[in-house]
Amino acid sequence: MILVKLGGSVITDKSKLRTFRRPACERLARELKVASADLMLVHGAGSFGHIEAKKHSLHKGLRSESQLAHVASVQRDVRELNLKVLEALIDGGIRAVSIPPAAATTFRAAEVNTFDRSMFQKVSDIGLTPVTFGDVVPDESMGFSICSGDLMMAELAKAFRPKTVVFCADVDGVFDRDPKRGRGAKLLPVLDRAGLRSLRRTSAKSADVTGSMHGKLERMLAIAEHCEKCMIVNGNVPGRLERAVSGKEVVSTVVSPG
Ligand code: IP8
Repeated sequence: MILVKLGGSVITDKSKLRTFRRPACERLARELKVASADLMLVHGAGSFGHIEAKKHSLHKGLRSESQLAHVASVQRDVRELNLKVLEALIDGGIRAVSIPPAAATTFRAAEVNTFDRSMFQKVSDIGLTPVTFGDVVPDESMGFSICSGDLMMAELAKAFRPKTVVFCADVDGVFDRDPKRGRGAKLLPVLDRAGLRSLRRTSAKSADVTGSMHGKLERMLAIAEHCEKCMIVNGNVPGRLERAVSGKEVVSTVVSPG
C-alpha cells in the first residue's frame, strides 16, 4: 500500500482564502492513477482551514462561545475542499471515498486518543481509495481541536504499515537552509534525526495552525519507522508524484529514522 498526503500548499493557494488549485489537483490525480499498489490518501486544509482557524484561535481549543460559529464554518470549508479534491480524484480515475477524521478517531489535547482502522480497511478491501483530511474535530479535553492531516498520516502509517509514504509539498524536499529566503540552499537527499537536529529552525510565513516545519519533520521521522520509505516530493513539478508512487528514482528527500 502507498500512503500519500496532498499538501494544502499544493492543492490550494495558501495565501488566498478558500482558493482551490484545480489544475494542480487534477494533474496529481492523474499521476496517482499510475501507482503500483493500493492507495490511501490524506489532504491538507490549505487556505480552506488555516487562515480562519488561526484568526479565531481554533487550535487553542474552546475558549469562548463566539468561536463555535467559526468551528462550524471552518468545518464546512474543509468539507468543501474535500469535495473538490474528491471530484478531481474521481475525474482522474481514482475511486475515492471520503472518511472524515472524526469518523474513525477520537482526540484529546490535540493528539489522537483512539483510532479505529476498520473503516479504512473495509473501504480499501472492496477496491476503493479512502481519503481523509485535516479538519476541526471534537476534543475530549479542549472541546475541539485541529486535526492535521499529518496526524492522520501517522495513524494510517502505524495501522497499515505502507510500503511507501509520500508527502507531496510545494518544495523539492528538505534543504540545508530555507530555499524561499535566498539562493544557495542545497537539497538533502536523505534526512535523519541527526540531520534534523542540525537544521536551523525557521518559521513559515503564511498562516499555519498545525505547527512548524521542524515539528512536521519530527512527525515524518516517526512515520518513517512504520514504512520502507518515507519521502517528500514537490507536487508542483509535473511527474514527481508519479515517479514516487511508481517506485522510480525522483528528486526528493527521503526521511529516514537513521
Ligand atoms: O493542513 C489542518 O490540516 P493540515 C486542518 O493537514 C485545519 O495541517 C482545519 C486547519
